[in-house]
Amino acid sequence: MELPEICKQFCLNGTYIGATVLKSGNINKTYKVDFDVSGRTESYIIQKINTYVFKKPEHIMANIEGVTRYIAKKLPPEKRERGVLSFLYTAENKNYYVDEEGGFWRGYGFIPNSITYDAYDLGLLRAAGEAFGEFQLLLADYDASTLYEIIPGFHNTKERYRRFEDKVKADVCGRVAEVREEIDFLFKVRPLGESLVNMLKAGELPLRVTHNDTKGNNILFDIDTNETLAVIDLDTVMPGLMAYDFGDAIRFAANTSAEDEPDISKTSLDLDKFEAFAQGYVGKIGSTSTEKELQTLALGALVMTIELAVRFLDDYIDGDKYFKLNYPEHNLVRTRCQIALTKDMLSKMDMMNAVIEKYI
Ligand code: ADP
Ligand code: GN1
Ligand code: MG
Repeated sequence: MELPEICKQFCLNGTYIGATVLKSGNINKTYKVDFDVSGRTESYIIQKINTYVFKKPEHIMANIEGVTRYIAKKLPPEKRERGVLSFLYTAENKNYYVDEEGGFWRGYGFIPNSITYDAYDLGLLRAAGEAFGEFQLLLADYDASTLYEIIPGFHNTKERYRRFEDKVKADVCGRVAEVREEIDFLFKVRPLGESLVNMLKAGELPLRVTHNDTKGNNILFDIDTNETLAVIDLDTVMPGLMAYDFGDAIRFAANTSAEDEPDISKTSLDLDKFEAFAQGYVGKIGSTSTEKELQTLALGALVMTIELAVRFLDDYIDGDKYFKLNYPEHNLVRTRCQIALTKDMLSKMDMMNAVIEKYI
């Protein structure tokens, strides 16, 4: 179904002007659509959910509906319009629409005057740390038992390694021989990669309601002032560890290169960026965290980077079914970049831990 037809299902006022594709996400297909309403332009986000990744999209919608209402209630009135995602509804009052081919669509109000960043400076990082910390605080007393587990075992690295082993054995595309070195490295660091899950299983770390996808481009900033507005991309909000949210944000935003940089000599962990994010994040939630949780934040950055290397390589070996690609070798390039970052983090763990100590 064409985009203007999809928009009609969400009962939008005015005349359809046009749409642009927003490319920053690796999973869903996202459009910004513009409508002329009596000479004014109103914008919306329309997304086609990736149903290979999200097998039960209705569950995501229920989760996000609950979480966004809960956050909206807690925000001061002046922050409500731009501080949280708001859904579009169909005539049947549903927050999604399934087209005749089974395509699953949803819409949000476009948060006005907002921007997302793929590269961060220190000021933005500190602010992002505070925003993700604040997000966790807002949901600290949310009833986790009402949340569907959207992707079972999403950050369960033991499960991820087990599935990765199967994929390597199956070698369905005949790509394993070419990536032996990467596979060997990832199995060498398996105990580290699985460490957080082991601690969780041993009862050493508490589960919280976490975002689980704290990539830099999942925060909206004010386009003029760079004030943080809203944490978005709530598809994976479910119970998780604090170290997952801290770690994934660092993995993405404290890398000196993009997460898919082909020239890995440009890839490393920027300790100043690590510190800026840690200052914002720990400053916000340090007092509500256990000592052990804080001690695992730097480890979280390492674990999330290993996890992503495993996930990108798993997808490459499996024939690129999960992540969107810009070119055929994209998943392999992403893997090599995450491995390079892992190696650099390994050499800086003491310094990373010392930074966290400073803010506890
Ligand atoms: P994905 O799951 O594919 O990452 P996102 O939900 O993160 O998709 O959306 C992709 C991009 O679209 C975001 O990085 C952001 O730039 C933009 N975006 C999404 N929702 C909104 C919104 N409500 N207002 C403004 N921009 C948005
Ligand atoms: C995906 O949707 P997006 O682009 O924000 C992925 C994350 C990865 C990230 C790597 C549901 O995030 O887990 O860390 O790509 N989301 C899902 O870029 O798998
Ligand atoms: Mg996103």
